[in-house]
Amino acid sequence: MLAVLPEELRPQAAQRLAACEPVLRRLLAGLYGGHADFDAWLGELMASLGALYAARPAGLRALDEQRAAQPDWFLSQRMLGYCAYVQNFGGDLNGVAERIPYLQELGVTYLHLLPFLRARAGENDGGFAVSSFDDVEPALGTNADLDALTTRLRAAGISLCSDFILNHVADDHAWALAAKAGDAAARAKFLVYPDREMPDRYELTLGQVFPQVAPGNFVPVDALGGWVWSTFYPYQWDLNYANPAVFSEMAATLLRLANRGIEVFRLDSTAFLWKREGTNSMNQPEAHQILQALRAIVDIVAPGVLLKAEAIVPTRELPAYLGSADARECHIAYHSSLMAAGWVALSEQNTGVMREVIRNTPALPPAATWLSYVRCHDDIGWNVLRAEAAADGSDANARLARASRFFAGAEGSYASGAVFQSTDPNAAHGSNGSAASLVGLERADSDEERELAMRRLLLLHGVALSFGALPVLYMGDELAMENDYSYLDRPQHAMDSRWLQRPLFDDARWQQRYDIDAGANVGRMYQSLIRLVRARRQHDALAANAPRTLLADAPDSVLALARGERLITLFNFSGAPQTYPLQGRWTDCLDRGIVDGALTLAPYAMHWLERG
Ligand code: OTU
Repeated sequence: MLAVLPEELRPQAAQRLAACEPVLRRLLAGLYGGHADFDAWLGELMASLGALYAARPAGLRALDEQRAAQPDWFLSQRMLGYCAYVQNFGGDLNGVAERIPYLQELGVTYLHLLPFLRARAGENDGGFAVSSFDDVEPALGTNADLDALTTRLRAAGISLCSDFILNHVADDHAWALAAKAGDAAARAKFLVYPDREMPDRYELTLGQVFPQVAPGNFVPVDALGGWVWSTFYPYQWDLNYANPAVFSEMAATLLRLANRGIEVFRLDSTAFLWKREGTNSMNQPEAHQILQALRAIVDIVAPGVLLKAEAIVPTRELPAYLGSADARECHIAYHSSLMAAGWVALSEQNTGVMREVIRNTPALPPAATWLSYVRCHDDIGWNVLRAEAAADGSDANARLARASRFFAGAEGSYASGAVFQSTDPNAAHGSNGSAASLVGLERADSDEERELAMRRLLLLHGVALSFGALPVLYMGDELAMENDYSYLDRPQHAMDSRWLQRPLFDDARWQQRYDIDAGANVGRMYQSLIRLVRARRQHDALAANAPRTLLADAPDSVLALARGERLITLFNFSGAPQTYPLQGRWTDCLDRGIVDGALTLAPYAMHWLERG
């Protein structure tokens, strides 16, 4: 790798190589060492890393140095994320750039734009079926627009996060087209089976992500004369990571995007990268080795870049995605269990599942953290909570199915939402709906109901902001935007209720964000959220990895967490007042009120209390 670098870059690169190359070689030898041409392949990979290192723009290299010197830079309580679809938030990339002042007003330092690279023509799962990783989707702009946006965001102190959909490509990606045209090397990048024998064997233990709209995990493709592994929609073909060429080409693809100024990669569907017969082909050790190898590559070539794991898996499987002090993996991982458990707590008015999730959440290696969130573009997946839902002896399926019905508006609920991918009301899969609609704002028809709904939503935001994580707001939630039913009129979306929570940014609401008259949901939501964000910034104790202790002395419906010695956060998930046995004198960080001794929390109230 050093040989291809200009003289002045060599010392720095040599240093990084010394630190990370042995790790990388060991991981790759473990994964691909059995291939006859392994040494030649590795040599080519290292040369390509050298070329990408040399091509890294000076500004980004400076950022690399800064961050390498302070690797925990993203753990600060000043970090705040925002996630949006480009087309919904700004129309196109230039429109997103126009909204930078708004993001700054919110205090955002990290912007996750959902897929904006060239997507499959026609249906494309909201851009999650990529046909070219090297081009911006024409409807959203050009590569030059992307370069301009990353530059403007960086100047505004906002890191751009892009999806890196590494598990699969669209069936019109160049590799898929070549495979269909008979190119053997391209065909080897996918998992193709001549008949049903292997697919049937795998299916015995595989799960299903979209059981209704995309049942099964294999799709017949005439041009290939066989069945292709396709975990998600049939037009999303899983890549064959047992083939070293897939790994090296995807690694180079990621670095080319990093060199355009993308600072964070959301590694989509990481759990599925390696298949193994007799298992659900999720969370396999090799999937972790692949991620660790990618991390070593990033640490060598672009150490300012962060990797974020999107693995929607049970809590016990999550920590592995953040690696350990001596086996670094991703920097950030979605805490989908914590997110889903917050919704269960609302539906049950009980924090049992949440507490169990927190008990199952271990301390993390340095410079790694969780991503906390209230909602995202996907469904709230209930199955990740099976262990926690059963911990008290409950029937997990029945319990989670009840939550699922609750958010679809049954079970005496205030929610407006939809069940995702399940026709059986007694099975748990996922739930859809915007945060505001799920907490009852859509159906509320009195000031009192609106007030309670608003508190429920703030409660969930409060947990995400104070838990100790990188919190990410989902576009529209800050303005209490409700469900968007227009997807039902679009044939290509009608069967996928995740579109319920993928609305266009509502400019009229945005104009009302300072209007806090009674009954005005938007202004109250926005101003309350801003107040939480500001309070968070003021307390180091709320930084991502500052200590956290679950307090056991709260009533069942109250979540009580201590953050260090001087801060306590209390969340009442019940519609009735609850008393917490507080001792001593505390100041409320949110309204500066003084609390002395036991505290009665109003329905769905939250307090962040500072000692003294
Ligand atoms: C991810 O999600 C994306 O976030 C989805 O929007 C995509 O449809 C999908 O990958 C395919 O690219 O299982 O861990 O249950 O949680 O599809 C990865 C719905 C995933 C999502 C699931 C998901």
